[in-house]
Amino acid sequence: MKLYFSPYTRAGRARWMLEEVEAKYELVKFSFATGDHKKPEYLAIHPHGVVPALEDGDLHLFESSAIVMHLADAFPDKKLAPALGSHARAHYYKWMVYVPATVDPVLETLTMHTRLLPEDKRNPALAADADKKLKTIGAVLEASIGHKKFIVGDSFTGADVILGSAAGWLGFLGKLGDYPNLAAYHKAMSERPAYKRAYAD
Ligand SMILES: N[C@@H](CCC(=O)N[C@@H](CS)C(=O)NCC(=O)O)C(=O)O
Repeated sequence: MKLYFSPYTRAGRARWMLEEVEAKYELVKFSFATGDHKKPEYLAIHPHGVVPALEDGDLHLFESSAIVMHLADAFPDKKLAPALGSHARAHYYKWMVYVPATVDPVLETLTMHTRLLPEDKRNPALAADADKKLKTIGAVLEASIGHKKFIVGDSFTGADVILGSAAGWLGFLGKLGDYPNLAAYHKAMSERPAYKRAYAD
């Protein structure tokens, strides 16, 4: 397998899952400053020129949640997806979609407009709106994880990769202190050997 990757991005989710399933993979690392991720060679793999993208034989796949779900299915012995048709499986789908569809855009807006963009390009109104939306999202996540070890069922699944990485992003934004349950969950996730390998460099 080949993972198109850049550090401190959502490609970390795919790499963490590759480590969880103990897949053999090659890492193709982009440094965004070079612009290589917008060149035709990579646009043929990911039409938006963003990471992650995964090559698994003749399968080319993008979207971090899709990659995590595919890897869970490709390594069934690792039991990283709940049984098909179970309520746990339905909740697993929910988190796989809720994070990229509802959480990530808010975290992305906050990241861009409080940290990454040059100060004269930041829009305080957009940041304030994202901060407001984050209050609801944070409350949902905090109540959903509660004192549980895993977000779905009683064992680790791909949904923990997706939620755990979103919790890490909240930490990067300095927001995890507002959510003690989520902070404890993220700390436990970050102690997993696969997480440590994925985020080592
Ligand atoms: N929904 C996509 C988001 C992918 C995405 O936007 N990746 C960002 C990094 S987190 C990226 O590659 N940005 C580079 C760019 O926009 O040029 C996923 O979850 O895979």
